[in-house]
Amino acid sequence: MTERTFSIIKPDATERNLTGKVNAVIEDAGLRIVAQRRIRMTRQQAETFYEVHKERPFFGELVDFMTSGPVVVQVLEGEGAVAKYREVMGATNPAQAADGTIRKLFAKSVGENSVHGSDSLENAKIEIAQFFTDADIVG
Ligand code: FUP
Repeated sequence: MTERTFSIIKPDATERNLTGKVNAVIEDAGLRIVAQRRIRMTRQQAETFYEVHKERPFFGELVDFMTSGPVVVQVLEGEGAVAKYREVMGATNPAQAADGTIRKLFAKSVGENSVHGSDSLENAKIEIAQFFTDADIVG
């Protein structure tokens, strides 16, 4: 089934000018970037986005990091896009990420791990709607 998933290229990657390299891995995997915008996230946006993690000990650091520099928010489209992008991203901890994955190639640590991708179709819809309207997405 053709799906859409939500992606963020995080500040550690934009800081090292890796946007194009990350996008190349995404496109080589057969996913299409159907919406994309470079933004500086506000604290409010980051806190809303990571609401599910708000009781976790790393929440403060996570919000600090996500607002520390530019990010690129994206909508990716393709066959089974949610699971496929999780595969392309690799494990949360880059030390455990498989060869050829974005996190294996580029991530610095479990916190500064270069990309976000939705973990379910349901969350993908919620996350996409936080940053894009239907008119922003051109499939
Ligand atoms: P993932 O879905 O792979 O991005 O991972 P999680 O949803 O478990 O975590 C979301 C973000 O929280 C990670 F990308 C980075 C941050 N995090 C930490 O900083 N420390 C941790 O121990 C776990 C997650």
